[in-house]
Amino acid sequence: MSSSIFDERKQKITSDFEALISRPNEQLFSTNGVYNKYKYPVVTREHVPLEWRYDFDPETNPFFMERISFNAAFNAGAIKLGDKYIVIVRTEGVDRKSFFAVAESPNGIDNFRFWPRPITLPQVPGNPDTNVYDMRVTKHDDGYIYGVFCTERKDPNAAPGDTSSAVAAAGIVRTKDLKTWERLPDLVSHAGQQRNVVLFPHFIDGKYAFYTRPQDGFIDTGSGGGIGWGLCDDIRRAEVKDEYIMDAKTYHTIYEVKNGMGPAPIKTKYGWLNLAHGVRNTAAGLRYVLYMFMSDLEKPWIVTHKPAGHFMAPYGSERVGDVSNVVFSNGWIADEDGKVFIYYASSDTRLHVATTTVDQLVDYCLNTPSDELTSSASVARINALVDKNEKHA
Ligand code: M1P
Repeated sequence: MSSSIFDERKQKITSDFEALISRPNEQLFSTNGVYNKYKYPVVTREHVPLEWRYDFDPETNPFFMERISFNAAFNAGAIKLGDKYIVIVRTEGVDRKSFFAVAESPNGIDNFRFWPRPITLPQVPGNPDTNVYDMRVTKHDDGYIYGVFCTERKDPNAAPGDTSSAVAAAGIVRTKDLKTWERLPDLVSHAGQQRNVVLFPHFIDGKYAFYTRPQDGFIDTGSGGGIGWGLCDDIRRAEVKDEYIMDAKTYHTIYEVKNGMGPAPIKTKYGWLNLAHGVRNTAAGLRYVLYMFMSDLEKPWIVTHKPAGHFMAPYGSERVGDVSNVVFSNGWIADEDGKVFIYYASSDTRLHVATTTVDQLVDYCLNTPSDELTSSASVARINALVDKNEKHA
């Protein structure tokens, strides 16, 4: 009896899994003309390999039950290696622990399949991570591929009975093949906790450069916040002594409460393309959206162009999930032909792709009006466009 349950369930689950992995994605029409979204998410908790979830021994698992279950697969770093589009996915078990797992696709938009095992992350001696997430991947001038991620640990100064207070810091690993990882000491900074830290791909005056996001508390940025920029002499003992806030949180914008850098920036002849997330508060809770800005080619910490408002927001089914009303991105891939794959997650639940080109993103950054911070300025901006269009009527 139980053996037939085992066989039937195993067969159905295996064939459903293969159908999901090999399902072609479908590009959706773009009304904004800036990027195209796709019909299906590219990685979900259903993409987690069956070997991580089920015991395949009928003796010990006669009902072919899941033994280890997964809650979400979302915020992913991204890189192209050879002809493979690779995402390093924040994979979260039902035990709430996130870890990193590599999935690859032949075309960047579908057929993402996880590698056989998750990444075994080396630990900082004497200071193990409780939870890790949101790896940003940077191919650096020094020849290594770096992963910078948030490492979360219980606050050692939490009051007795406080089982929630935590401390966020930037963990650093490096690799050459995404298989063997070397753990380096966590980034030392002097402006509070850190999340959303990203390594810049080039040396600046012979130093490593980080985008940072100083914050007073684990959730609240408090008097900190904004996207920071800091230099460090030695990545093997990374320390940022001074952080310059290059993009501050600002009243009545989509990054009023906090913001943070997304993936490492993309270089263009006009400047660096930067993708970031902004957070504002609403009666229904926090709303996370993506925005873009361009920074100076020689001085990447100087913002030169910044379109008003969000570049991407959670719409439709993207609005609902474990943490609703969130889009978040920490990975994109720019192909040599100028095509760009933006990997974004919705509502801390699943990973999507949007495709565009460097030319479109440059056009968006250079030609979208900036936020002049008042309603009347917004109306003036619309009237200027209508005036222009009347000449072409
Ligand atoms: O839940 C939304 C996001 O919250 C955090 O981002 P931030 O530090 O900017 O608030 C991160 O935990 C991120 O993983 C998460 O998607």
